Amino acid sequence: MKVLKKIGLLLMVLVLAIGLTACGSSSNEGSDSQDKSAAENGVGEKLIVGTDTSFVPFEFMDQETQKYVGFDIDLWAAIAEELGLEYELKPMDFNGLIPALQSGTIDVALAGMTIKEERKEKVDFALPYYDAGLLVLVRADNEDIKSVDDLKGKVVATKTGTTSYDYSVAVEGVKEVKPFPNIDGAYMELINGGADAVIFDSPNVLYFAANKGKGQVKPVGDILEGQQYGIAFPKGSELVDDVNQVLQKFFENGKYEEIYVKWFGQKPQHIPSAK
Ligand code: ASN
Repeated sequence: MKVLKKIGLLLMVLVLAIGLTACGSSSNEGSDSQDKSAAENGVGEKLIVGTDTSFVPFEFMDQETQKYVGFDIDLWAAIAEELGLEYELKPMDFNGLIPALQSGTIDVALAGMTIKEERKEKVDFALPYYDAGLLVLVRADNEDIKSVDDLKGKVVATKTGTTSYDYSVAVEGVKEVKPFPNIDGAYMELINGGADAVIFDSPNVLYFAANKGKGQVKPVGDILEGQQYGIAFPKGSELVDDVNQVLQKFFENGKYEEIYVKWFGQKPQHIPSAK
C-alpha cells in the first residue's frame, strides 16, 4: 500500500511538473507568437522610410510640432495613402541612405536624391519627380565671387556624399572643399567665415537664402548641372512599379501640382515625368 501511495504521489508530482513545464513553454510560445503577429501586422510590416535630417523644403523638422515636414514628406504621404502603405520615417545623414538601402535597414529613401548612373548600380529609383540644379551661395557682403568661375583659391563648403561634393572637388583652382554631414553645418561655416562659398542643390540654397539665411547670404551665378530627384529603393524592390503608377497619376490629376504649390509657392514650370 505504502509503496503504491508513494508511486501515486510521485506520479502526481510528475504530472504537475510536466503540466507546469507545458504551461511555461506554451506561455513562451504565446509571447513568441505575439511577437510574430506584432511583426506581421504592425511594426515589421511598416515600411522604414529613410529621410535626410535637413533638406529644406523637402524634408526638415518643424520646430513647433517637432515633426518632419516638407515636399517629399507630403508627396510620400500621398503615395502611401494611395497604396495603403504604413510607414515610419527614419531621419539619417544623407551619406548613410544608400548603404542603408543596400543592407535593407530602410525600404525607401526620401531625400531629394539625384538620379545618377553610379547610384543606379546600387539602388532602384522611381520616376524623376523634381528638376533641380546646383547653385553657389556666398555671404551677403561678398563682392568678389559672382559665379563659379570666381572660386579659384577659395574654400567651398558642402554636404558629404552629394552631387555637390563631386562637383565642388572638380571646380578648377578651389583651395579646399569642406564636407559636412548635414548642409546646415556648411551654411553655418559660410556665415561664420570658415568658407567663402557653399555649392549645393538650387532649391535648398534658394529656400535657405529666402528664410533662415535671409540678409546673411546670397546666391550668385547661374544654375549649374541639370539634375532630377527620384525616390530610391533597394535593388529589385517590388514597390517601384506601384509608386511609379501613383506618381504618374499625381502628375496628371493635379495632386503633384497641389503639393508643389504648397512648398514652392508657384506652379511647377515642368513636371519631369509627365506624359
Ligand atoms: N540632390 C543631392 C544629391 O542627391 C543632394 C541631396 O542632399 N539630396 O546628391
